[in-house]
Amino acid sequence: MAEEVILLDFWPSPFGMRAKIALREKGVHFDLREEELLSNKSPLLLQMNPVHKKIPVLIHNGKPVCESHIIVQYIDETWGPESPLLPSEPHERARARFWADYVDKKIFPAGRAAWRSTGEAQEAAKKEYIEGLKMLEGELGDTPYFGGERFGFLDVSLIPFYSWFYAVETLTGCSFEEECPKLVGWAKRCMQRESVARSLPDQHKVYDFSRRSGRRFRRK
Ligand SMILES: N[C@@H](CCC(=O)N[C@@H](CS)C(=O)NCC(=O)O)C(=O)O
Repeated sequence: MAEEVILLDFWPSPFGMRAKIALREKGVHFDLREEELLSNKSPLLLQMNPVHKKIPVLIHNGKPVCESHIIVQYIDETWGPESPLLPSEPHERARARFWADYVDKKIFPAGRAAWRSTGEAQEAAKKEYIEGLKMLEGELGDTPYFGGERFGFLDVSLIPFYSWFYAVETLTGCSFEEECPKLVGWAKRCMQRESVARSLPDQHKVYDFSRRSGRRFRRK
């Protein structure tokens, strides 16, 4: 029986990008369904993620999996064992999960605050975002990927935020190339992978989206 794999998504979402990258890394064919998240969530989304009502949701043969890191782990456990995303060694695996959690707790909120706010709040958010990225740059060290020689779980977790760099730089007035050149080098390396290049939207399109949708927050 053919497998049915559906991904409920919203194109600028870094969380949705994680799921798309992982599916493409594993060569899984999937039906990508774009949600009208801001105005009209679909009955399927509400049915499949009744708790959070958020994308991404992976629906595999009718069964939902929610929360992007859980989705990426599910994909890793379900398909392509010959190209794992999570390391097999338990401590390395714990480390990858720790830093992926750091991305959600530190990078995402600081980045969002940076493009949604103005004035002092924006300055503080920008500082926090850059600090967080520098911390991750230290973790990367001199290896090509966070997974060492291999592209892995933490790379999948963080790389979607690269599509937001231009928006954050333009709206806050900073340069990530100057602040964390090694991390930008890593991002460019990741962009050479087909899975990543196909899953990240154009940075200018993200900037337009952030300007339009951030306006209502910046007015407050
Ligand atoms: N922790 C979740 C976050 C997902 C999330 O925040 N999704 C946003 C889009 S970026 C969403 O669906 N928002 C709809 C809403 O808040 O109603 C994950 O990792 O999947």
